[in-house]
Amino acid sequence: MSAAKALLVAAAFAGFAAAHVGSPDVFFQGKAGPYPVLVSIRPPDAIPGVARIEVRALSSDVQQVELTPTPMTGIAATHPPAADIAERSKADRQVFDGSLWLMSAGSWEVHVRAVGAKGSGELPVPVPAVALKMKPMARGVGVFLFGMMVFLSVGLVAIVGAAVDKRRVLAMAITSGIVVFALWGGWAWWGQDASTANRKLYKPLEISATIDDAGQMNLRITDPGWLPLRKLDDLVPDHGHIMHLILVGWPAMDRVFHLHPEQNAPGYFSMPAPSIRRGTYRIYADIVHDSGFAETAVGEVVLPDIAGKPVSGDDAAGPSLPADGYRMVWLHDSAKPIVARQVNLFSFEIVGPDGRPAPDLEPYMGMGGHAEFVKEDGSVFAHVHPTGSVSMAAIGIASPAAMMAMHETRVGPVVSFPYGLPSAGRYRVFVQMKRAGKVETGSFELTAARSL
Ligand SMILES: [Cu+2]
Repeated sequence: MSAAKALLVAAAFAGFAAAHVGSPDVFFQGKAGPYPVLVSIRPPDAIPGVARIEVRALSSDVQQVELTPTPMTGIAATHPPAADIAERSKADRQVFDGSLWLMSAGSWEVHVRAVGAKGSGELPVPVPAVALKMKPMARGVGVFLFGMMVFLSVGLVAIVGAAVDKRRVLAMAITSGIVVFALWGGWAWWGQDASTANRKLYKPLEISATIDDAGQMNLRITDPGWLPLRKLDDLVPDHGHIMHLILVGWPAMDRVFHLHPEQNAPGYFSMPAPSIRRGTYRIYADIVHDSGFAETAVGEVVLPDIAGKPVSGDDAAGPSLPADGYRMVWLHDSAKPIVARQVNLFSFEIVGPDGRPAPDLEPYMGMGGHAEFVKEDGSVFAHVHPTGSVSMAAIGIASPAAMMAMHETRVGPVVSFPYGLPSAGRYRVFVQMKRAGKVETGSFELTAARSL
């Protein structure tokens, strides 16, 4: 490997990861005291790095927004730095933009403080930050640095040669030796650094599924090797379940299951298999560690026809709507394109046989609804709630009071999910809402246009 190539290897880390797959931006809807706000956080290119934050006030009486990042736990969590004041947009007076440095990977929290006529209030937004990929050095920079290195090395030898009268050749030879040794040391150090960085890169957990003779679906999570810190015996329940298992019929994305297996031992889960039509299914399993770090384990399974139990309780299979004269409707303006990486409120309602929105929606696992966005090429999976893309368990660890305030007791008739599709292309969104004691699933196709 040449020195130039070594120079072209990673210079910096990139990324964030929430739970989800391929969906790094954080969207969060909640109340900063008396003010409803919609917060979008865009990942930095590197850690340490700058996160871009947009706070949209959903009422017109917010005058100022302040932003403060802290680690979610530990001593630093209680010693916040001075707040940054977000800049109020001239084009839209309800939008406030800011940027914050995040100094290390881990579970972060951005405190959004809104100030206005009704006093002030704060909303903590959990932000899990990890290294997602290594950023290769730009070729031009590498070539330039390699040129500089050659120039400086030759220059140093030449300077020594010019400065010494006697034994000029010997002095130049010794200097050359020192330069070569220093370069070799630098190259070895760089290679070591790059391989350490590579080991720190986030690698999602893997999950496999098998069906045994007793009709039990057994799931196993394995760690492909990431940080030695990652454990599987530290999971905490989210919406009352230790795992939210989503199976998506693949590649047609025509079927979805939202299931909740039990944990038998760290990494081992099982449940009675529901009735399933044979085929290939993508597996996405959402879990949360007790640090508040949420992850999605990913896998794929080919299943036979299974005559299992009908889904019940919090479990859902779909699409189940339209049925009995009820259908789920996506409320959107088809003239207004959906643009990648821009936050949208995806709004749905269930319409009854009389053509009116059903007035009897119920909370489903504490929320107005659950939505799973899946991209057709498999590169994106995001499990989103009316509060946004952040896991409720993470919110609970950041602020138990904030989590309690977010549990919905009255629902509908419209349920909205704040989310931005991470890239242009075709997606499917599966939406689960509960009505008359039954979880209903709707399925919708979306297309995101390239962002400008
Ligand atoms: Cu959910």
